[in-house]
Amino acid sequence: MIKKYVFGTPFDTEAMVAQIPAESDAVPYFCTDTSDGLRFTLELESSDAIYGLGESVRGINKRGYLYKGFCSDDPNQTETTNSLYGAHNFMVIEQKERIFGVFFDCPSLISFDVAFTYFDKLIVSTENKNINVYIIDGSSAYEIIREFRNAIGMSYIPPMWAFGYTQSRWSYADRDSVRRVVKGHRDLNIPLDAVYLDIDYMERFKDFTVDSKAFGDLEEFANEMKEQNIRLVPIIDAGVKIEDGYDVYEEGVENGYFCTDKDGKPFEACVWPGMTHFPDFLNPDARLWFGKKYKILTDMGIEGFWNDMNEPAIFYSQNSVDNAHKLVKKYADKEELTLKEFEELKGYFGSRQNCDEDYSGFYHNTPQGRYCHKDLHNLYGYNMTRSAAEGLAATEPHKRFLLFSRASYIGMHRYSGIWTGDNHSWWSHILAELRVLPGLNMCGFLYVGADLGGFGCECTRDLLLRWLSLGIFTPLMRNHAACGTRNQECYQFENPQDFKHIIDLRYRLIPYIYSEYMKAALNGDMMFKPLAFEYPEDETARHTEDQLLLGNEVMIAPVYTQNALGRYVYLPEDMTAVRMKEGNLSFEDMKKGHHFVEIPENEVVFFIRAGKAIPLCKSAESTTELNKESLELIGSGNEYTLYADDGISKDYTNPENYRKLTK
Ligand code: MIG
Repeated sequence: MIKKYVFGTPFDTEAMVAQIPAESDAVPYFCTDTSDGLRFTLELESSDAIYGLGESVRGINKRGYLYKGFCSDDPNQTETTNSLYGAHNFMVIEQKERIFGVFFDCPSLISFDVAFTYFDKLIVSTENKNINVYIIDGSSAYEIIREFRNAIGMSYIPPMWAFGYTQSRWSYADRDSVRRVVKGHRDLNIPLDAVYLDIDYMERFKDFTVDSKAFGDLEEFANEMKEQNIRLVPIIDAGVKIEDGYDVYEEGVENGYFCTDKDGKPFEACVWPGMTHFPDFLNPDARLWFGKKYKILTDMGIEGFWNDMNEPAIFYSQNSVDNAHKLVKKYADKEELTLKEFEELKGYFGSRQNCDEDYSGFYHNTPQGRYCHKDLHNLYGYNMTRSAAEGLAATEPHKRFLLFSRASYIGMHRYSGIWTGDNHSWWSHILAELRVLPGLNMCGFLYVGADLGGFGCECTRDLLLRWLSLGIFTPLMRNHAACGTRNQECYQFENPQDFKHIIDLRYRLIPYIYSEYMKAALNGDMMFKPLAFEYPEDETARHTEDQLLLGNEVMIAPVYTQNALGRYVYLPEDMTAVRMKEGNLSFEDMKKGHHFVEIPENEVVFFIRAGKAIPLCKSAESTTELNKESLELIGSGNEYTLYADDGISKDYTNPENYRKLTK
């Protein structure tokens, strides 16, 4: 049962697709204080658990920290980071006497003090007094999540090829660099389905342009790649370069499609292209206009995109430049600076990126009125990506495109996936990826993945092997690295066959991973589940935060520490351990309980639950060449219901997509 409680006159975020009537009584369970912003307090017992909050740091159970729902461009994803790129304000709260879900539909900053200030309280607060709150009662976490997911609408479904292994780097500078990457994989028979083009493929970072010196005729090159079953996936940034003669800029200005400053002039800020304007994605006309621009690239044979810098990220605004100038002038004639004056200068220059002042200094022209960006901040990346999805659907309604975004809000899950942004080549970020998956799924984000091998810093061979051993299970499987870091394509390391074997296992699992993805999308279920949800009576399972269930059959328990011989694994029931060693599979039945499982870094072990079976196909160099018809079942069970379709069109509800496989 989902109930809606309205505070003030909220902006309709369109996170929900269900029409839910407003209740007239108070929000249950919470104590509500409306005197100074909004504040919701819930008393907690020490055994209560809180799940959700999508893209956030720390545990699967979110207790013991302060999180902020505010889309943030912050490459320092550490334990103490309060907000990441997405704002996903949905939680499931499991208390002794009840379990319920709560969604705070708040488009601006919201904070979640989850037993942080007080051990026995959850305190949710906003400055914004105009929000909707939804309470979902049910008998289990799954039931509540299904009800919530139904209300927010079906998750995005990518094309089948987007389940292949993909390689990225900031940036592959030209055609030859991309060719080398493809050859590097093909020469060693390491499967690969796509290569990403980062910002340098553009002409001076202008959206929907191609640097023809480096990439020639992109259509020709895209075709050359497709002959090798490789797709090119270009990046699109939010800011549009201010440059006379650049059509996107000129059309945007002419039609009033850009966000405006307080005086109604297009807001100016610096990002990669230099000074830019931000398309006003909350204006439906502007949204469709920008979205249709993707056709420029799809006409060249492009079938996928990643949307970046859409929090939006701002290096500095014209306003900051003006103020900086004033400040410099103020001190220019002084012989010496006092420490305080020096700190003022340093503080000013150092605090311009993504600053509050800038987010308060521009406006959106929406059908619901003119709004300050700060009040709708969390909706910007969501609507940029919605723009792309709507534009692509307008030109090719029956075709699936790969699309994922950096910033997001619940609602965007209907249009695309996400990647979790700028992580690091740190061992702790393998575990961070594992832990973020269930929360993302709860909030509707199924097509998800982290930069495998880590974005920032230097990746090592052992780190990449271990990270890929988790990455083979995530729908988005992309190796990506920042400029200036060491090359981290698999073929750059010693004994690349070890990488090949791990990625081959991914391709063998694709029929299963795709089938479980589609079931989760179509039924509003999670693909990655905490053990706590499946075995709520088992105290050990409830406290296991470094293993996950994948679909209904599999449990994963990757190694996430350096120099490990293997790891301790908790089996909440009898399971079959599946071991991949040098490309060969072996099986071992194991009993419920704790085990130390040896897992050398070039091997992968995962588990199949008792009485269950999963399909495997043979590996291939790309999803196009995968023979998904000849499947073998592994595990102690005798049957599996497979979902399969053409992977391109959108006929998801055809009953013929389901097939019972038996041994
Ligand atoms: O300011 O396009 O998260 O994946 O490689 C950095 C360059 C901009 C941030 C993205 C990252 C991408 C990078 N971008």
